[in-house]
Amino acid sequence: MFETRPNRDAEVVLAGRSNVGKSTLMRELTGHDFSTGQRPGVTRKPNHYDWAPEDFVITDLPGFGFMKGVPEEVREQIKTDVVRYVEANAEHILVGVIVLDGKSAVDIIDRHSGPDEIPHVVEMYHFFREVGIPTVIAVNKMDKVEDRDERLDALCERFGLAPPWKQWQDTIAPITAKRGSIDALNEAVREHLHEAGRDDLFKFF
Ligand SMILES: Nc1nc2c(ncn2[C@@H]2O[C@H](COP(=O)(O)OP(=O)(O)O)[C@@H](O)[C@H]2O)c(=O)[nH]1
Ligand SMILES: [Mg+2]
Repeated sequence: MFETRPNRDAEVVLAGRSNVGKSTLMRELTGHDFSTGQRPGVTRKPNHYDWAPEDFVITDLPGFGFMKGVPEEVREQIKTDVVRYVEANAEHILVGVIVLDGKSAVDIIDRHSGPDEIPHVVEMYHFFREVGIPTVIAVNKMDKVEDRDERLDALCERFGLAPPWKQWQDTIAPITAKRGSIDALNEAVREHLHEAGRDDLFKFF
């Protein structure tokens, strides 16, 4: 899963379970459609979209977590590969974007939380932070969420961020990728790029 990475100095990665809208978001960001003929779990390699002149690449990592018809070992392998990829490229990754389905994320997280169980997506968020990558949680499919503020506050709590969510606008970004409403994500990513001294990459977000 490493051999396809273009050799670029700066990178932004998207990670998340399958079906949360990563490919849709990727299309909004790049103008390129990666989704053709791809069923969840079939894509086990990252999708890269890169710009040589700017030495920049956006990477859509394979979806992890439950996928219909994909065996447990394969899912574990995908998760391990994603972790290895992020570790190996951490020094290039300026921002990590964890994409969630705003409608179902709280329920899924709660279902997988227990005395010795951390939900994959929460684990992934903490892992990104541990390796020093500024991370944005893109809460997608907000068009399907009615109790917006309550839902976003609940999500904050699940990630260990004290509500209200509005004080975490560089971390929590509610979006509707399908309709191209991704301003909150662009703003959050820009803030991290700015902190990294990379205002030159603002044109991509
Ligand atoms: N309602 C709604 N559906 C979305 C949104 N973004 C993506 N989807 C749908 O969610 C499904 C999965 O999207 P996809 O981009 O393939 O997810 P991926 O598996 O994470 O790459 C598709 O049917 C999309 O049309 C959104 O903002 N709102
Ligand atoms: Mg996809």
